[in-house]
Amino acid sequence: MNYSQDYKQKNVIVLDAIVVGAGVGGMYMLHRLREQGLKVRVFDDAPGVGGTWYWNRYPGARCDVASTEYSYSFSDEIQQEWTWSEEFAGQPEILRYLNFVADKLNLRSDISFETRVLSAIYSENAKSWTVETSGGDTVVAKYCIMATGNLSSPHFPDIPGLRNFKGEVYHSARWPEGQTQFGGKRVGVIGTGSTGIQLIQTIAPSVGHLTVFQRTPAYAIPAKNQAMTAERVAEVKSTYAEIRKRSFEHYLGMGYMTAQMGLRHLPREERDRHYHEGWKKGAGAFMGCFPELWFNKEENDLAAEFIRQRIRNVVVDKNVAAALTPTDYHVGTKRICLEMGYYDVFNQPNTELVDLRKSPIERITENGVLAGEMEYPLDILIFATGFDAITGALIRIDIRGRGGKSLQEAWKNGPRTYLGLAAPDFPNLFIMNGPTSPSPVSNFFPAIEQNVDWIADCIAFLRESGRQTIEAVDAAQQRWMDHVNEVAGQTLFLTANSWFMGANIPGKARQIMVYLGGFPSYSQRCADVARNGYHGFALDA
Ligand code: NA7
Repeated sequence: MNYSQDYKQKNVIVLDAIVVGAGVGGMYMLHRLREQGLKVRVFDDAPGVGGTWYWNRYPGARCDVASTEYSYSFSDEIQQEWTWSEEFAGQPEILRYLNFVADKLNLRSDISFETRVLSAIYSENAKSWTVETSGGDTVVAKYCIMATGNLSSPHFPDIPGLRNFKGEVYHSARWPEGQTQFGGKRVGVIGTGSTGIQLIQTIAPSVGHLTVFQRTPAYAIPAKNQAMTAERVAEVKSTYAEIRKRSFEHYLGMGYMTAQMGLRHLPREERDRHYHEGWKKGAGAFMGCFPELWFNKEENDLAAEFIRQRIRNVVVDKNVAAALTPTDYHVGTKRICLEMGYYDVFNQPNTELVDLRKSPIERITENGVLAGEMEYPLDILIFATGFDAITGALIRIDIRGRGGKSLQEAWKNGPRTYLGLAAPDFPNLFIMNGPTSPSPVSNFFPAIEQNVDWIADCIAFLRESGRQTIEAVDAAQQRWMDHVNEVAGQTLFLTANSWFMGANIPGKARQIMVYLGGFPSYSQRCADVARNGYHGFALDA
């Protein structure tokens, strides 16, 4: 049917593809689809590109993956023209980089900013998706790609009394532009994940008094961030081909990590030496022993105890050190945090740690936070409380597939997908790095590029072969979910209250939402599926 003719009369915009989200994934998706000659529009709530990196502009925001690999590999021109200034780039530099890429590829002309996608409804007759936006647009397209991000829907816990607080309130993932004045002020931070740690270590020197409200202590290891020297930049630029190859072949997509598998077969002294040397060199070297630690409790216990001892070595007050020391979950089963002076902050006289396990927050008052019958007076209260991760941004959109079936309803007992990319009853809906992809435990850039390339190639195949739709088949989804669960069952992940498990959001179904079998084996599986005529998908002529 010629639906574009029909829609013209109703003032509807007709395209080939809609992309939701102008972050790292949406930007590259737009580029790939435009290269194929498709009419594409990207929608994003933010005023600029960057997704999570647009919004997460809190003081000290920094990537926990090395810049030379946390970047696009698809264009040699881009990687040669761009120069990273630090091994682990800060948010302003990453956002500048993403804007540089947007300029270079002239992406903005096909992006509608400050425009939220409210709904995406599938028409079985037209075999197309209709999207309604906050800007009042109705857009119809054959393909709808959700590049909504894994860490893009902020979690703002429902603590009674927040409205009464007379001071300033911030959430790390919705930080306003410009400088926040902390000088001499009493600042409270709720949350001690990666974000809380970065924020705390950054603002501690300038605040008057800092109160850290901690529910679960983190395992934080030294980032050992460094400036990139001219020699290092030259070395990186001349070896990018190898760097990228290594990262695509690495279990976590992070080729810079020193491989140190098989630790458990080494004598105890050698394992200790590995941990000591890794600690001195920083994240890349220390974390080389993952994922072995995920799968082996004995090795995990050893690494965890090593980190605990380092915390005790730094933090002078024994009670504070004990409160900061994680004891009830395995290292790496919540995403490991990188620190740059975090534990030293607790030796500063102006810093106070409130252990919420002993003194839970009762409510927020006009003046501050009431926890364990003590009121902590504050001028500024910061929520570093994370995200409704992986599914949050998708579920906020009213997505309805075949027969009006809602994605929200389909996932009410936990998300189910085929390869993290698609779900039955939602034809031509592609979910980028969706639930059960390996992305959240991996380097997002290669994971995103792999997904974008797979989706772009799939759309090219559909068009070339005259297929109207592609749709995941129930049985294939079930097999994939069984595999995801089987692999997770061999690890220690299921025991932790992590965002990988949906456990950080009250009421969210508890389920592993990430594939732990490694990025290369996942990529291989996706490639095999495509090579075998999109095995596990139904193709409609
Ligand atoms: P995380 O890792 O989810 O950390 C959120 C922190 O906030 C964590 O310490 C939580 O404690 C704490 N939290 C959440 N809700 C509450 C309430 N209601 N009361 C007290 N404390 C609370 O998010 P981040 O933003 O730090 O990092 C997300 C990812 O970004 C990270 O994994 C990296 O990949 C980059 P909990 O542990 O749940 O007890």
